[in-house]
Amino acid sequence: MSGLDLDRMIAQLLNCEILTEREVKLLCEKAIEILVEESNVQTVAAPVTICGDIHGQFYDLKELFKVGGDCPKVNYLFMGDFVDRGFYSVETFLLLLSLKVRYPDRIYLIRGNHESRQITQVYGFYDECLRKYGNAHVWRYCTDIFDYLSLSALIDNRVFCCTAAGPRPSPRSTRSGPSTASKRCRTTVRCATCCGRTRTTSRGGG
Ligand SMILES: [Mn+2]
Repeated sequence: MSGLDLDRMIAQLLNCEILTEREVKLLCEKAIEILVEESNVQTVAAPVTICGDIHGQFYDLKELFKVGGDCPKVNYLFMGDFVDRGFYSVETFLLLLSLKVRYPDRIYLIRGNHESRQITQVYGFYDECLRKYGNAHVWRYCTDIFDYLSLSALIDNRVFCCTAAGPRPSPRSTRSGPSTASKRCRTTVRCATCCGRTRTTSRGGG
């Protein structure tokens, strides 16, 4: 797969070791090929385990896989806010993205309000990328990926899922009218991590 050793990359990330800048670039290029084919309302089949904000808390993500089962044995839908606040946004997002590229039909990633160039410059992801790579290239690759993430999911044509605080319209799109995201998600509630919880919900059966 274009020189990408995804299994080795996933194993490395599971050890909380970052990828090289070049590996991140190649991974993101491959991810775009997959994500561009997905819909803003992505169709997902049950059973699937739905997870809330990880926010760079890598070891919570590992615990989540330990409790819920590993991907691809278990299907996952992650409801955004992968980055910011925690110390391991790089490892968290790259692990989830590697799993997405390796098992595209087993894991779905939806965009949260922290998957944004503006928010990540305030809440930690940008600074973390500078600290770990010495430049902003990886931040740029990842924030470019954010633009390709689905905004919502529809499970078995019955359960509609979107983040309560979806990506905000940028100043530019505000001038030209509300974005599609703000039309879909008008309500604004505090994210799970603000309350110190990570939501994990299992949905079984057909
Ligand atoms: Mn959040």
